[in-house]
Amino acid sequence: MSLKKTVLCVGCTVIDFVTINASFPEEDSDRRCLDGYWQRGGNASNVSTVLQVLGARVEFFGMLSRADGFRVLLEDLRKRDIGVRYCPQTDKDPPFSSVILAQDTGSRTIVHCNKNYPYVTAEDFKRIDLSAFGWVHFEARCPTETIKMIQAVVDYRSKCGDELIISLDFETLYEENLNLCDLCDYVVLSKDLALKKGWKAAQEACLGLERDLIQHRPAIICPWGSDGAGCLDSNKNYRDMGAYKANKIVDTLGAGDSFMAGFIYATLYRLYSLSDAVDFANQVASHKITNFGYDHITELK
Ligand SMILES: *[C@@H]1O[C@H](CO)[C@@H](O)[C@H](O)[C@H]1NC(C)=O
Ligand SMILES: *[C@@H]1O[C@H](CO)[C@@H](O)[C@H](O)[C@H]1NC(C)=O
Ligand SMILES: CC(=O)N[C@H]1CO[C@H](CO)[C@@H](O)[C@@H]1O
Repeated sequence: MSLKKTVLCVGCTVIDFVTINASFPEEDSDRRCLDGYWQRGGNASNVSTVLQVLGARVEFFGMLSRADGFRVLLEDLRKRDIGVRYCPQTDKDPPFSSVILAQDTGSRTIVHCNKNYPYVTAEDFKRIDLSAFGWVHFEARCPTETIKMIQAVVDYRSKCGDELIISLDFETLYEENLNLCDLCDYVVLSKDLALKKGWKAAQEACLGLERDLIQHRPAIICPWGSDGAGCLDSNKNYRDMGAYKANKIVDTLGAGDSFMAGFIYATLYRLYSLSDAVDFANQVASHKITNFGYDHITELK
């Protein structure tokens, strides 16, 4: 029973170089920053971290690099007890992101450098023993491979009758990734992507995505920044869940990933209903931004 609570997070892990500054630098200038650090990033990688901080058991599945620079990431995963035993490896240099945080405006400017780093394939995914897991979480990317991975989970589930929940983090490329949603139990649609579709509120976004689906299976969740989040269950009941007000805003990087992890944790470990799990996710996201990194989220346990 307890074994089945392990979460498998499928996606990317990258290096983030973060510099913190009072204001955004002028182009073509040469300046010093107030502070800076580098750390493990990537959406699924961050979701793994927050899940682990909340007390969940987690396994990460993504492409690892044999490059020297990647060792700190491996070390961090190991230290945090996030399993990587099914991950394939490449000799290619890992992807990285350069992040500039400007303190006066609170803006976060991110440049991703990916250099055609390979993504995990459905072939790699076949090596995973799914019987160890209670939940599989995917990033919506590389749809031709990801749909095969999700289908493999669906097939496993119907063959073995195991309870195995599937969630999707849907943040980019709406048309390309849309058909991944039909196979999932939970889809978290980002506000950014909803806005790109012209949807102006969480409810409009949930209903809009639901209308575009063919089988109408998943529950749809849409976080809407300081307004909290909306959720639409599979019987098409919609609810708005208000935000928690953060007592201070220190670092908003990874707030979306914290929301995602909070939702998974509340559903799998606390057996909360959809709206209660979304409420808990709001709480985790608003607590996340009161400090740097994720370790302070343990205070919510
Ligand atoms: C960072 O902030 C410091 C202190 O306000 C300022 O002197 C410096 O020019 C800033 N650097 C950048 C890169 O914006
Ligand atoms: C992942 O978390 C790190 C650490 O907080 C953060 O710098 C980064 O921006 C996050 N990445 C994503 C994609 O959310
Ligand atoms: C692939 C993907 O979903 N990437 C997202 C990771 O998280 C950042 C910040 O929330 C998004 O901007 C990306 O689109």
